[in-house]
Amino acid sequence: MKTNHTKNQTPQPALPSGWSRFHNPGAGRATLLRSLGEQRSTSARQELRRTSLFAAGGRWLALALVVGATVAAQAQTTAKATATVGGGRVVAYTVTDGGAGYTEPPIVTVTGGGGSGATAEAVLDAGVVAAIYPVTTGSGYTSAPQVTISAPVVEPTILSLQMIPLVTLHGFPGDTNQIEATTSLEGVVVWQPVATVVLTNAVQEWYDRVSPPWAWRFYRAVLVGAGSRPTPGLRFVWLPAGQFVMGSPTNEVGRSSDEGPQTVVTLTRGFFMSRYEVTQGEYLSVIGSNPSSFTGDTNRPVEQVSWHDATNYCGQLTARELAAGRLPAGWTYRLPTEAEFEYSSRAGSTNRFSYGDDPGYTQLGNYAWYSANSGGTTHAVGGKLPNRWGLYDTSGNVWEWCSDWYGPYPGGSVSDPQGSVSGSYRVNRSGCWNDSAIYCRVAQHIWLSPTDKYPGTGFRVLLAPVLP
Ligand SMILES: [Ca+2]
Repeated sequence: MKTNHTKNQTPQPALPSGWSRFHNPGAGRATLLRSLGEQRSTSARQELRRTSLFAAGGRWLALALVVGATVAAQAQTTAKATATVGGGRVVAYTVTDGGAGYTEPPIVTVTGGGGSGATAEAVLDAGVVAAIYPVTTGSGYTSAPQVTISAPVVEPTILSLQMIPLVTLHGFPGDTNQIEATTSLEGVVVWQPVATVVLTNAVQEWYDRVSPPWAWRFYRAVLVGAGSRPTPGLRFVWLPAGQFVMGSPTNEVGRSSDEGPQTVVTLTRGFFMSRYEVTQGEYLSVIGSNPSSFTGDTNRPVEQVSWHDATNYCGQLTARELAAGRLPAGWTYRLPTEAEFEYSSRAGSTNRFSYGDDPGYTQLGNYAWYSANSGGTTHAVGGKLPNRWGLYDTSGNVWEWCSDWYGPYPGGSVSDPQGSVSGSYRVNRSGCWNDSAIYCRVAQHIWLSPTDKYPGTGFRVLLAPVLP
């Protein structure tokens, strides 16, 4: 193992098995460590809700080892769920008991019901199964199959390193983390509390301003108290942080030239996404009026709303829910960014549509109201099959406003993009009842003036921590 010795430097601490240490001549006195190893947690006692390990030295020798780890045990109780069948497919899951103590999403198995092929994934929130969404709907189901939730696969612990004693905390507003430090990971490790941090955002940094120079420290952050979580109910689905490729390849059939360059987008924060477009009834209850062209059923999506109307709805809804005590401080309803919309709409698909490429458009009518099947009108939300993540009408029915100014994609890799910093037009997504099939592709986007109002333009909301 190569080490670096300079005047006054204390010996570097031993690294856990599987780690490596690199010398970086270009960094002068600094030794540069990169993340390199994995450790598998083998003991159930070493599972906890959420704990991270960090290590750092002082001054310019400061190096931080960031370890995504889980320690300390919490009793695990098994979650329970039921399945809903529609058209022979398993289209939705209802969590009847979220269980507790999960550190990794459990495995969901679907059996019986006369059909086959249905698979699903569980999403956790603070150790509880918050939602289960279909990955494949299967076919041939004549009754609701049994949903079995079994023990999770323990994920590897990822070690990564930083040059400064900076701890990045992930969680939810109101979460209380205790930062603890030690000088060695060898033998019996004694962790000393050094700070308590209450998160005000989903991602927050903590810097050790009293870290002794030249010394090494390892840090961990232990979640000791969970803040209040919103409970938006079944009309929302929790989508975890993730990565996807935004836009379409140049050879995609029906593509518009402004759907590129394809950009790798990382969304660093999860969010609750509405399963449905905002209905006329919801709009009426918040705003007190219904501007829609197609009336007669308040479960139809609201339309004839401008971008300003949509953002005003989000603000009014947030204020109402905060005042009623139904929304914890630090959370807000807002329009999705364009990236959040495409992430939600794709639901893991890299194809033209969330369910596949569908070159002959033989399946689109199962998922979307568009020109070929709408009869020239909107339809009540949720009338077609959802995508794999349980979201309805992300293609078709009404176009949906996004928060972004319309502009070119950056290309390369970006995190949490917010769109162009300025512009004249706002982004619309999804296609509508009056559009041909190619406008229902998940990469399709159009632009409208923020004051425009049309019978084909509505929106949906998401619920997330207030952005830093
Ligand atoms: Ca739509």
